[in-house]
Amino acid sequence: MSEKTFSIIKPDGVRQGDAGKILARIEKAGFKVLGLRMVQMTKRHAEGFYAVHKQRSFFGSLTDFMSSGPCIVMVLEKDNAIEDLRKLMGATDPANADEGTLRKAFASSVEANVIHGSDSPESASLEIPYFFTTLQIQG
Ligand code: FUP
Repeated sequence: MSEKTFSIIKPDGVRQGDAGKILARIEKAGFKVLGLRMVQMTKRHAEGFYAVHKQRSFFGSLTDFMSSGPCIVMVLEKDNAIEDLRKLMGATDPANADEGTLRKAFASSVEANVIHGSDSPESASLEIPYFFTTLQIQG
């Protein structure tokens, strides 16, 4: 069944000049882009986005990193989009990511791991409206 997910090409991906390559891989994997824009999050915006990790030791560093430069935020659609994007991304730590995944190809550390993808329908339904209004999503 067709499903929507939310994704971010993180500041490292944009800084490295890999955003186009990452997007090409996403499109080649069959995802339809329903919404896309570049945004630089404030520290507070990043803290809101990662609020579930507020108690974790890496929260301060992660939110500094996520607000350190522009990101590309996207709404993507395909059958089984949430699980399929997570597979394409690979493990959170690129050292553990399988060959053929985006994190294996482009990420440099567990923090600078180039891409975010919603981990459940509940997360997608919170994350999409955090960045996109209904009018900014095609279809
Ligand atoms: P993922 O869903 O794969 O993005 O991973 P998590 O939701 O577990 O973690 C969210 C983000 O926190 C990761 F993308 C990177 C960051 N993180 C760290 O910086 N250090 C850690 O030890 C774990 C996660």
